[in-house]
Amino acid sequence: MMKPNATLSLSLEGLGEASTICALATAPGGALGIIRVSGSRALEIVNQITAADVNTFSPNSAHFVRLTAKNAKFDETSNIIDEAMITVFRAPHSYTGEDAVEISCHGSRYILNKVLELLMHNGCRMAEPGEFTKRAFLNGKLDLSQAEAVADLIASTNKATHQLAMSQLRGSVSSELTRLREQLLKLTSLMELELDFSDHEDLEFADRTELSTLANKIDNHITHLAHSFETGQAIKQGIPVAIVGKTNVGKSTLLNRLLKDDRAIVSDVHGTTRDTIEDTIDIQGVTFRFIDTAGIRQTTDRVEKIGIERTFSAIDKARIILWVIDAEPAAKEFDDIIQHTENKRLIIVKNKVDKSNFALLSTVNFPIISISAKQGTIIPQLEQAIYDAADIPTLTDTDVIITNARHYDALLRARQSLSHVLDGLRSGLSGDLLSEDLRDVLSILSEITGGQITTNEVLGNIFKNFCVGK
Ligand SMILES: Nc1nc2c(ncn2[C@@H]2O[C@H](COP(=O)(O)OP(=O)(O)O)[C@@H](O)[C@H]2O)c(=O)[nH]1
Ligand SMILES: [Mg+2]
Repeated sequence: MMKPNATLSLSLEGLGEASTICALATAPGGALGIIRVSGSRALEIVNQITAADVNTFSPNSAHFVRLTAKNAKFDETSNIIDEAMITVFRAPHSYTGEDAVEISCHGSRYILNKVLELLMHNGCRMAEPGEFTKRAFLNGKLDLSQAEAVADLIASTNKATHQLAMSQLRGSVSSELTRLREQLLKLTSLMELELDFSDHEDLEFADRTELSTLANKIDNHITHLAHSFETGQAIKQGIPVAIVGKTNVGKSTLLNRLLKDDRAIVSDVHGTTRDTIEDTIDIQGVTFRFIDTAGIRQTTDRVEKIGIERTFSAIDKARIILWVIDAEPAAKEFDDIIQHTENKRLIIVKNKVDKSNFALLSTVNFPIISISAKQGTIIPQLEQAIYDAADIPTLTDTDVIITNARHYDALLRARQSLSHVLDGLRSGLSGDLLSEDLRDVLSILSEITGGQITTNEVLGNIFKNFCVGK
């Protein structure tokens, strides 16, 4: 059931934000356009522009109505603006938790503007970006991490970003934080127990090993979550894959083949690619960002040298490296690349197998895929190897991925405060001082879901990036 964020509903009234709002919820240009209205006067105001009495409409089901300008109830034939479908939602059973109406009109810019104009004429205010979702948060329909997931869900472009947003919307981040909170509260109560006993001179300090064990466990949990942000970012922005190797091994040909587009210049002239070229493709619903680089070789050409430096910085930024070779690799080149592969996945791509299928002499511990970039053979196997190397976790209840920079920042700060607790436990700091740091950890973590004190400034920052109508 609905549990209003009480401290905040006060500020909602206080700021005069309790007015009834309206906005177009769909992008212009479609066959239909949906106008959303929310607030205590939603039905009353919409009723001013409908021929039928919307107060009699059963909630949560669509009703056919004529939208009209003035005096609709008396003169039904004149001033008809559109024939529309209206859905009425009654508080608290609506997205915002308030009385709300959705008007589905024809998508004409004239009609939509006219309806908005009439709604405002009758007492609605134009909604601010994200205001519907903000109200949903303030009325306890969603916590803050779920509200943010709404924006991510609307922005999602593929299976992976959709899955992340959907799981967050369904409360994965929230329940992970509930688990952390429970552990922290347990730690707090153990510490308070210690405080109680410390009054008794004849009793020794409670065993601090248990406290340390629990604090370390919490620290690991927070660290694990914070680390997942890297994966979350990679999924949101495209997993960077650097295509590297000597000149003329077919890197640019491979890029073009993967992109199914002639993006990079292919030539048998050594050192053709001098700058990095980037583009993205989706493999099995995950976006990968491929970076074609200048071939690695000794050169006196100044521009090419800069290109080669960029190759190594592309390797540093990549999560996956495709090392393309077209003959027995020079040990030197391998050594150069291998130095940059810590925490990265390397795939060796044997290209030009249409010409010769040479054997690799040294046995290396990396996947080797043989392809002909020119003829396009075995590219699906390479795509599969790239997808596997990305190591995208399947999202389960136990595996939460942090995608939001605000959450990440809070996790880092929580870990910082927790480190004071850990230090204090080691150095034998008194329980009441430790409790203070623990309270910090709890309050920082609660920022993520917006539990306790969420300032209007924080809310403003979150919702300003939403669209109007969301
Ligand atoms: N036979 C054959 N030639 C290829 C293959 N891939 C690329 N090439 C040729 O190798 C030359 C260099 O290719 P390019 O993609 O520019 O190599 P890069 O310098 O590594 O970017 C070009 O003439 C390509 O047509 C392949 O799979 N088979
Ligand atoms: Mg090239």
